[in-house]
Amino acid sequence: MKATALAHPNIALVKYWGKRDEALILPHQSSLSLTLAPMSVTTTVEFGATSSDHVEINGHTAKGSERERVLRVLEVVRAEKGGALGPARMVSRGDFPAAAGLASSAAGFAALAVAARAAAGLPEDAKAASMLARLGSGSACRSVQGGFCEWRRGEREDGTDSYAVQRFDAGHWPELRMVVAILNRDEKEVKSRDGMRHTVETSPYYPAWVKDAEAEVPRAVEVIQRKDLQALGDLSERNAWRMHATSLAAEPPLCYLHANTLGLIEHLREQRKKGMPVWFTLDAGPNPVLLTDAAHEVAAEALARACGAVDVVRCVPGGDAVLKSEHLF
Ligand code: 2P0
Repeated sequence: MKATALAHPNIALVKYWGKRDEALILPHQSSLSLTLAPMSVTTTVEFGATSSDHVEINGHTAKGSERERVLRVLEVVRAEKGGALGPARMVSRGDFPAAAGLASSAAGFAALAVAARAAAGLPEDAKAASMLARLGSGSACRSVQGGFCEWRRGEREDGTDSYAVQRFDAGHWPELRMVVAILNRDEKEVKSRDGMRHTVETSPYYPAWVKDAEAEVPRAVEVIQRKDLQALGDLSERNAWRMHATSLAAEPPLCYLHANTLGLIEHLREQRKKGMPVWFTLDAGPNPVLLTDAAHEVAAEALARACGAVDVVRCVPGGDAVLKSEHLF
């Protein structure tokens, strides 16, 4: 009744931005991401050993919506086993650098989904774990497997066809590098969950975003297949710009970019004109993630620091979420 899993975060190259179902976390469009090592979250789940549910994340007892999201995932597992598992104890720990700039929720819910299913005695099943992780946080469904994962939006109202599938494993393109440039450490003013809802509700550009992003996924798969860094870089940049454009068009506008974000992007473009293979993507925040290859990751870090990055995290393609024999309690 006890199991532990480790999962990595992911960075979207074709972003998820907007839900068609808030409760089931079903997206309006498909998305595609790369799982990132070395950062990870490890989670242990045990059913039936405590008198009430206990949720601990990075040394703190979880409360409010953070606790509710974890309990929701555990509840689905309990229901699948006919409700006979009893209360759960869950302990989770991330090894993210304090300012990694990447949300740990994707890795956290992926690790939780894999550990909870195993603790309940359910078989290892990437599709089922991906759907379970999705109920905690949408992007988490893409962290159950490594390499490049596509979250297919699905069509059904119950969400049973909305999960991530691995298109290429971590070994497909080992020279690829993602360099996270931390320009600003402050917590963002508008969380992704609220920002995407506001964009869906008020941006006149939103339907165009949905149509375009959906069409970009097969193109991304095709350029990843042939390991075309320039084509993937161009695609990642235009997808990031379009996500931010649809948010900027919301009422009131939603601007995640800071002055130094644009400064870095301008400098990156100059370096690219001089022949450096470097592109960027940008999530719902001011910190760009640079896309380059192993031969240029040191130069990409130097570029980020020259533009004011207070921290830089160099990442490589990461593997699948895995079960561990060592538990956190
Ligand atoms: C992504 N983001 O595809 C996009 C790009 C941020 C920008 O997924 O509400 O934490 O829990 O489903 O997954 C961040 O949103 O949101 C996100 P919920 P999530 O990675």
